[in-house]
Amino acid sequence: MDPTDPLPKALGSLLESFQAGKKTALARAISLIEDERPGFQGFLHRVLTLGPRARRVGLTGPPGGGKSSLIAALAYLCRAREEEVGVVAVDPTSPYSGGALLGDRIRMNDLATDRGIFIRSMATRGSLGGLAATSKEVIDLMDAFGLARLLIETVGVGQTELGITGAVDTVVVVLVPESGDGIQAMKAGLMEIADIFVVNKADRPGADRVFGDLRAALHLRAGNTSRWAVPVLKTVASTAEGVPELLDAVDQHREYLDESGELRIRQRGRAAVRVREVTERSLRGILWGGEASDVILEAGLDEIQQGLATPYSVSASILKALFAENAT
Ligand SMILES: Nc1nc2c(ncn2[C@@H]2O[C@H](COP(=O)(O)OP(=O)(O)OP(=O)(O)O)[C@@H](O)[C@H]2O)c(=O)[nH]1
Ligand SMILES: [Mg+2]
Repeated sequence: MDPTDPLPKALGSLLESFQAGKKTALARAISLIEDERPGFQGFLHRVLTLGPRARRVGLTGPPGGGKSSLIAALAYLCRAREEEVGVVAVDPTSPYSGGALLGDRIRMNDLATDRGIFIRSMATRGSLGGLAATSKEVIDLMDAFGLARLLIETVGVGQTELGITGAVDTVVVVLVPESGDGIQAMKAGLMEIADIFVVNKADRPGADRVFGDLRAALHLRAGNTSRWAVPVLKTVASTAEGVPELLDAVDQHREYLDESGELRIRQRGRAAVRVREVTERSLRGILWGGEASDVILEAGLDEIQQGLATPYSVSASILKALFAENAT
């Protein structure tokens, strides 16, 4: 439980390879974290000592909008600048975009052979927030590995993609010309999370309308106190048209975050969320890991059926036993 406890032996050598910058070690470390194997907290504790360094960019928006294509185009540009790039594609479990994984694989295939790029896709496993349960740890791990640019894709419409704000510095919301997208964005709360809007598939009819709608909506909101004016950009991911401008906007946003002090505020906020998550996960482990809780629960179920107890009284008994057990 204590993250400073000695690492299991196999993890010691993994740590060494990881710190030596071996990509195979990064891949193995990610699996370690995803499977939550023994010692994974200790491993993270040892590698996360440098704090966040990477430029973290999240792309989100409705299925099929071109997020993967944009990430591929952005990754090429970053590679041209000799930046090392990490890509995390969070695959939805939603049946509507069952083809996404295959599509991503094909589009990202030629990227995958570039040694300066590390790609990982993860399943959401039905978790809320559009991010897989351990994806924040995986992003932290890539950061710690020294990848300077992290591009994270999450799919969602409505509230499901809001989790991305808890993992990145800059949120890019990708919309397409298909009717109503601008309006959808406003309804779905995307206006609140977007640092940058992109109207992708600008080669299709209707792009100017969505572009105009978004600009108008953002203008109406302009009364807010932020000094960052959310830009709206047009792109054609398939030809990389507008992608250099997108990367510029991302970098400008990062500069704004830095200079305004907002970056530190966001990073602190993220850290607070992570501490709570880790603590709650540990507590859950303590709560249901021992036998006592289950024994009281089982006994309580009969009493509930007989009208002798309620879920509340059984829960209170479980907590009482837990605290008594850990009081010393
Ligand atoms: N015409 C046109 N097609 C595009 C553009 N960008 C992407 N596409 C196509 O749109 C489809 C979806 O692109 P993806 O990059 O997979 O979109 P995505 O948002 O990652 O999709 P999901 O991961 O399934 O949500 C693919 O067939 C792309 O080739 C564009 O700018 N113009
Ligand atoms: Mg995709």
